[in-house]
Amino acid sequence: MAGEYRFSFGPWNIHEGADPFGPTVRDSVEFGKKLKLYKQLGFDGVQFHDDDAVPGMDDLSPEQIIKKAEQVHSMLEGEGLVAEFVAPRLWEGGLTIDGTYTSNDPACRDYARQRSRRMLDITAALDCKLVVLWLAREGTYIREAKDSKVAVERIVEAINDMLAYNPDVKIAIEPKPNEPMDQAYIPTAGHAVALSYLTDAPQRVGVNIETAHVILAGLDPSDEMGFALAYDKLFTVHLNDQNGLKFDQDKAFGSVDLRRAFNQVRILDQYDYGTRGEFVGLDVKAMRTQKQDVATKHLSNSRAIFLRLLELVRSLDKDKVQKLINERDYEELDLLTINHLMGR
Ligand code: 3MF
Ligand code: MG
Repeated sequence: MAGEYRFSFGPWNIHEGADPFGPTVRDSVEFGKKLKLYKQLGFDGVQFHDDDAVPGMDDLSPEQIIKKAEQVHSMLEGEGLVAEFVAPRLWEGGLTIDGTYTSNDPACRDYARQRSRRMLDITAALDCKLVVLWLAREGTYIREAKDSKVAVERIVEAINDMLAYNPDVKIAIEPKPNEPMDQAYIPTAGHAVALSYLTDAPQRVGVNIETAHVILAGLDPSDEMGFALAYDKLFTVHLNDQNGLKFDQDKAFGSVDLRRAFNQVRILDQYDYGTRGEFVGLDVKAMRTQKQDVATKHLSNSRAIFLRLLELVRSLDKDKVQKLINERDYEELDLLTINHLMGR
């Protein structure tokens, strides 16, 4: 059983509230001010996109990028924080409209490879050992647009390039079945784990399971976590919640389905998640309706819900559970679980 958990989130989780149909509703919070909030909210780790650390990096030389990232590392040290992971933000650029590693255009693929190398320079400068790959535009809107076999080979080739360029990092693929693409090439943990065995260093390639992404794939988040744990490939998690098959909502952890959240905490705690330095990562967004001065509650609330569910996981009468399993009385087990969640 794990002891204490350490929590992380990314600067994008304190955001301005824009959605596809409306502009921002809150002021931007400057990066330095966000860093000051981490400890206050109970967090020790910062998740980064490469350009969260080094804005405008496409216009800078590799040396300039490293220098800027080193400055950010000093800022982190000043706040007593560590960088949990760095992820290349490959989905916003003009050269990545039709995919990055899987683009049909070799010039775009080359851009993606170079950008990924700069991301790895930033990872090293932040003294960080984990990379997250959300393969946002590696998919299609129509089946005929790309070759799905070649696409997988190209993703493997790109990952091999990263593994060789920075031998200190592990890479966690963050599977998501859709959005922004109609269909993504690596939609589930199973795909990501299988893909890891095509790479040059399978033990360095694993997954980041995000609750909402799994729900969008029609699967259960705790089962996906269990699958990754069975392969020793659960390098990090993005806990949040999701109300059905819609756009990716990034709601506060446990806010839609407490039982589903309980089972995620249960599988993590049961298999000692966190004891090898893994963070409990959150990827949550404040509601658009939230006013400026209280627009960080989704973060502290998600952490509080995790810790409350952890108490419930640990106080569950395991003998009673085992007895009901032995008797195959799952109706009674159902009631036991629900009563436990209701505080009885
Ligand atoms: C999208 C996501 C992303 C990734 C993050 C890491 C913006 O649905 O979850 O959040 O987690 O970008 O690359
Ligand atoms: Mg995420």
